[in-house]
Amino acid sequence: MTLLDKKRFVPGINSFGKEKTPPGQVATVKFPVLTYGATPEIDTKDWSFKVWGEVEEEKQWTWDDFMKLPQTTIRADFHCVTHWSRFDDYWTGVLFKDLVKFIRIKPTAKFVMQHAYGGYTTNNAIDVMLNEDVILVHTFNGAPLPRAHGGPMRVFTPRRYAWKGAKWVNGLEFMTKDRAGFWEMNGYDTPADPWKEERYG
Ligand SMILES: Nc1nc2c(c(=O)[nH]1)N[C@H]1C(S)=C(S)[C@@H](COP(=O)(O)O)O[C@H]1N2
Ligand SMILES: [Mo]
Repeated sequence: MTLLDKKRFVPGINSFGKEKTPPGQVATVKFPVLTYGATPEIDTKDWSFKVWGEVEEEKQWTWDDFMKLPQTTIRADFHCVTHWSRFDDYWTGVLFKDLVKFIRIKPTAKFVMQHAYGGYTTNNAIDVMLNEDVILVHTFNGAPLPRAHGGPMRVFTPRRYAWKGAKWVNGLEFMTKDRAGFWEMNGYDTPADPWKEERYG
């Protein structure tokens, strides 16, 4: 990853053909931190990542193992439900669609719960997770993801409001039936599509 695009507010259409700015959103160059509760401090040597639930076998990765998975950099926009959006940042890590090639998911798996250090959870349909740009991120604009923003590893779902990606992620639970995550239990929407303004459920 080289060129960092200093020109933000790029007008027009995003990478999946939608108007870049969803309704009710305002562009910012700031990157506010939105965390409920304390910020966990996880060293990469202690970090581990698990998958369980509707899988043929549970699996666990260390940091070093995870870094050996296929790595991708995407350029994408970040939309917070509190009405701000950041445009054209570079996010590097492992795409969910690549990660699942290393997991034997049962056909009964229809939903995915993200789990994080500190206890945060958020739920998505597996089809949403399989969007080509859903990514487990460790590097932001070419530098290690800051701890306040979820370092060493977070999930980013560019086609959904930002609460749909767990900071400090440490596992994915594959589920037959949907279950509400942290904000979803507290009145936030489940699909959470910013272009449909699905803010509160
Ligand atoms: N573990 C964890 N992940 C989280 C949250 C949180 O409180 N804890 N907040 C969510 C919300 S509501 C938003 S808007 C984004 C904010 O990401 P940022 O702090 O990097 O802007 O992270 C999401 N992921
Ligand atoms: Mo949020």
